[in-house]
Amino acid sequence: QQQPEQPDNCTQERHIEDAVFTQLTAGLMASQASTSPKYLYDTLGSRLFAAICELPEYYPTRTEAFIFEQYSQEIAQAVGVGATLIDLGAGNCVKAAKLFPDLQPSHYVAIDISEKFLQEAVGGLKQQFPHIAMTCLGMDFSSELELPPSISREGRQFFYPGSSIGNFTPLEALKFLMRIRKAIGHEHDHKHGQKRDHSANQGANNSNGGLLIGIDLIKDKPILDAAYDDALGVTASFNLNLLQHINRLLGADFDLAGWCHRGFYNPQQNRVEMHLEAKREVTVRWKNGGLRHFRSGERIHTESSYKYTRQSFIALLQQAGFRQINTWCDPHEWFMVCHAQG
Ligand code: AVJ
Repeated sequence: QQQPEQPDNCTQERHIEDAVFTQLTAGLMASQASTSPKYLYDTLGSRLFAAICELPEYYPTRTEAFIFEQYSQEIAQAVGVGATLIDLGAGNCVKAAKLFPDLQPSHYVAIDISEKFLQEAVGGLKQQFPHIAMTCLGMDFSSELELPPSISREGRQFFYPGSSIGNFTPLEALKFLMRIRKAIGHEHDHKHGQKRDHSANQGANNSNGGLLIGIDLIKDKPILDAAYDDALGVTASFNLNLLQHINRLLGADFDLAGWCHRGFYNPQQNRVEMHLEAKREVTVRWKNGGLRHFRSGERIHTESSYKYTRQSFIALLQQAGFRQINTWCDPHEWFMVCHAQG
């Protein structure tokens, strides 16, 4: 009997392209048009985001860095030395690397969509920290968190900085936290097979696993508005660049001159929203006969960035089953770093 054929790389890439096409066009055709924030990050988009992090108005990056620096020893104590540090969305790995001296992980696992980019970043780190084992994993952790068996189940500490969790709705965030907790696993369970009695485990943490996460906090609207609509217009460029990316992905004909950036805090929903707004009536076309008419002033919702209070995020962690939660904030309480035991 014939084995089902393994799809070759090209076939797999086809499927991914088809999925992108389907997802993007469905979003554009919806009565309230929207796109996933992941399409903001083509090569130029990633560079523009790096520039955003340098803006005076964009406080999250530097505030989080301040907290990690200021409380590095307390954080290391909560996390525990010798961990397997699993970096979700590692990018250039700079944030994690700053923690290495205090955290002293035994193994660093960098996860991001583009493995190629990761390998360059991790290559440099290996030289700098020869005692830390390092692994690169190219995967989309938003859909899949199953780690290869070569990654020890003992002492898995997930690292999810930058308030990236803000792109999820609170319900999606809860489900994601539950999946992280599941991926932390319990050494113990694993050894005895999955179907053993879990009652002895309830409430007890014997995994030595946990989560170190950065959360942007609710604050006065003018501060949030400025952070997502800066004077220099870098965030506007970051948002508009999405149309350029979509033009390439869909063979579309968005004219950037016909659109403007909107970025503001919506206090009813505890989220910052980014939109692209049509300056005038416009018809956009893309390949395979796709077409959408936008009225003047009609918007495409391009990103939501949810904000939490210290208490509301602690409650979410508890709902997801985490315990022993430690938090650290800057003096203004604009940003929070949390550690929770799996
Ligand atoms: C990368 C999702 C944390 O929401 O602040 C920055 C992205 N968008 N400016 C954020 C972003 C506009 C950022 N996250």
